[in-house]
Formats: sequence, structure tokens, C-alpha cells
Amino acid sequence: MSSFDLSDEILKKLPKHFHFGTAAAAYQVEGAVNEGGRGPSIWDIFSSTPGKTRNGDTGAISVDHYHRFTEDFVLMRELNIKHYRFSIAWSRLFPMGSGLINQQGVDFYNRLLDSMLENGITPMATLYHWDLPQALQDLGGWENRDTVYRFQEYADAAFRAFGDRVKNWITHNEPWCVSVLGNLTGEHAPGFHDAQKALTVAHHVLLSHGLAVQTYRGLNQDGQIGITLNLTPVYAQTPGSDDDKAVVINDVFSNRWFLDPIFKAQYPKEMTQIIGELKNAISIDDLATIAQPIDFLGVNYYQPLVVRYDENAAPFYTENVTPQDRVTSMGWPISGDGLRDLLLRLQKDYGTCPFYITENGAAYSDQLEQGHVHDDERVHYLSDHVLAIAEAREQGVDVRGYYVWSFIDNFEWAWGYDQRFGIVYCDYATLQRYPKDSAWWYAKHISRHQNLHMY
Ligand code: IFM
Repeated sequence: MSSFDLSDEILKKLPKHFHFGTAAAAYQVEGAVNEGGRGPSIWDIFSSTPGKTRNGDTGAISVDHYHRFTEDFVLMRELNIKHYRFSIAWSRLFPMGSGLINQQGVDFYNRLLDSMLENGITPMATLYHWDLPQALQDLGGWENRDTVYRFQEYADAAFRAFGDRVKNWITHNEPWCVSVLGNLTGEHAPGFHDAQKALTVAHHVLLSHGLAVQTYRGLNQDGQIGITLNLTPVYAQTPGSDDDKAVVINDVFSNRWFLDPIFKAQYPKEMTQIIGELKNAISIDDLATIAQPIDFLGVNYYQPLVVRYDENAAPFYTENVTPQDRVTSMGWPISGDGLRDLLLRLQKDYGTCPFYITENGAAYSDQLEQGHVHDDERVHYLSDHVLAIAEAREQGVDVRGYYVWSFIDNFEWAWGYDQRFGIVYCDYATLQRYPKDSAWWYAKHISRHQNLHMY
């Protein structure tokens, strides 16, 4: 019994078929970058460029999930985890981004899916988790409208190849990161510093989402499709003061830039002052295409933001005053209440929609001690956030699942292997896996939840 155990009363608020899962992404776990006919992605190029990642780390081997997925799914089964969100590497199916499909790539994901299902694990597949084929980047990447149509073809091929087993599809993971980190701050691949590029990329990624949803509907497969956004609740340090202006700005930049086009077929008008005007890229029907009805919204939530207005700090006019008393090793402040507030707000402003928390979790500097990792802080984090979901459900929000980021420690992009997000520890020298205390905590809660809903 841990002091972070959730009561039966709380677990009962999560419905019988609630997904308790874990999540990961192709480039972060697969490794085997030169196997199976895979073509290079922008992350192969970016991570092998000196100075772009901590210690020059790359995803070339990572946790070698490509060869060890069976072991990983057996471990998931032992941990009672019945839902897994993974991503497909576009350049395994289309090494050059388009053209002829690479059968070895199809075979790999067939084996992966079959193994998942044999272990009683339901897949949720993400089509794009940041690993654009380099061949398409060479033609302009997401800034080039043509990439949108190549994505549609790739999505169509993936639906046809795997749609018999995958019934939960996510078009894109965190388009904000693709646009801002990849094209404005340059922290992520392809590494540009250009606001106009970021705006255009965001628009094209959203457009490709809408087209992929249309394509999926056209195939009449009996599944559901949505998109995953990284979202942040924004609070004023002193509500009712000028700080409210900083809230609007940050909310537009962090949340509404993507939510408004998807749910309301429009961009927030404040975007122009904050980041600039979207020029040239937009065609007349684009927003209607982007706003295709979706079956669910995937929400990735890690941290809240508290702001104070600062008139000298254009264009955000913001001082970040988020309390730092409880932070993860990424320096991210922790607030389960933030997740509850975010869900309530989404329901209020964008209407009733099924939600999956497609990512939530925390990095800590875990220590392996005689085969064990005592990660109480992560247990505390997970407990707070599952509780927040139960509270949101009690207030009428239709949250249908929770996927911990991540199943196993992995390549954390620009942070390389410095940050461990897994509930399973990976010894990178031997690639051996060790469930952390948080994995056992999760396993126990999944099983208790199941038992409570047995009858
Ligand atoms: O590792 C990432 C993931 O790829 C996208 N969402 C946030 C995670 C933690 O930074």
C-alpha cells in the first residue's frame, strides 16, 4: 500500500472500458534506423548534426524496440497494460516519402501489431510523430504544400495495410511542437528560426490532418480517428488585472492556434500580433477541410502556466511566474489540477467530445538499485493526474483513456538519453528492461479498476 494509492471510490469514476495505456513513438524507441529498407528521416539528420542533441545522442539504437517488441509486449501484459499508443515511421513505409511502398516496412508493422494483439494489447496508432522522411524535407518539408498530399497518400496506405487491426488512429502528434520547436526556436528537426515558416508549417500539418480524416472516412473502416494536441492551461497571477491580457496571448499561442481551426474552422485573430500573418499558404477551402469532424481529441498534458503581464516584453507581454516548488527533472512544474481545469475548459469552449489523455508523465533521474527503481515522485505524479481525470469525469467530461508517457525510457529528442520518462527502466548498456515502482503501481491500479468493474 503506497500513500499515493487511489481509493476504490475514485477508480469507480473511470468507466469499465476506460483505456489504461502507455505511449511511445517510432524514432524514440525503435532504433534499427538502417534496417528493413527504412529511409532517413529529419531526425536522423538533425540528431547526427553536432550540437543539436545532448551528448550527440541519436535514435539509431535507442531501446531497440524494433528487435525487442515481443519482449516489450510480454512485459506490458505482465503489467496489465492493455492499450498501447505507438507511431508508424513514415520512412519505413515510404523510404523516399512517396512512391512505391516498402514491403519490409509493412511486414515490420504487421509483426508488431500481431504481437501486440497476441498479448491482449489494443493498438492506437499515430501516423506522424515528427519523423518526416528527409527526402520530403529536401523538397521543402512541411513548408511545401505538396507534402500535405504526400501525407494523405501515406495515411491512405497505412489505413489500408493496418486498418483491419488498428481501430484508433491519430493523424498528428503535437503540431505545435512540429511548428514552433522545429521552425521557430530551432530546438527540434529540421531546426529553423523563422516565424513565417512556423505559421506555414502549422497550416499545412493541420490541412494534412483534415485530408487524412476525409481519406479515412472514405474507406469506411469501423474505427475512430482524431488528432493529438499538446495543451497547457494558462492562469493569471492576479485574475481581474492586466495579467488577463497575458493569459489571452499565451492561450492563443499555446492552445487556440490549433484548437480553433480544428473545432471552429478559424484561426484566432490575435495570432497576427503574436507571431505574424499567415501569408500565401492558405487556400479558400483549407479551413473547412481542417475542421473535419473528429471522433476524439487526444490531449497531451504535462504542465500548467501562470503568467503576469509585462508591458515591456513584446510580443508575449509575459513574465512566467509558474510556481516551481514541485518540478520534474525537465524543470516542468507539476499540477494535476491543471489537467482537470484544462479538460473542463475544453468541454466549455469546444463542446462535448470524447477525450483521450494520449500522453502524461514525468522525467526523473532514476537510479537502478539491485534491479529496482524506487520512483516515488513519478508514482505521486501519476496518482495526481489519474485523480484529476476522475474529477473531470465527475463534472461531465467524457475522458475515455489515459496513456502514460512513456512505457520505457527512450530518446527524448534534443535531451537525448538524459531524461528518463519510462515506467520501465532501460539500462542502455545492456538494453535490459526493469519495471520501476511506478510500473507496479500502475499494474495494481489497472487490475483493481478491472475488478471493480467486473460485474
Ligand atoms: O517525448 C515527448 C513526446 O515525443 C511528445 N510529447 C512530450 C514527450 C516528453 O517531452
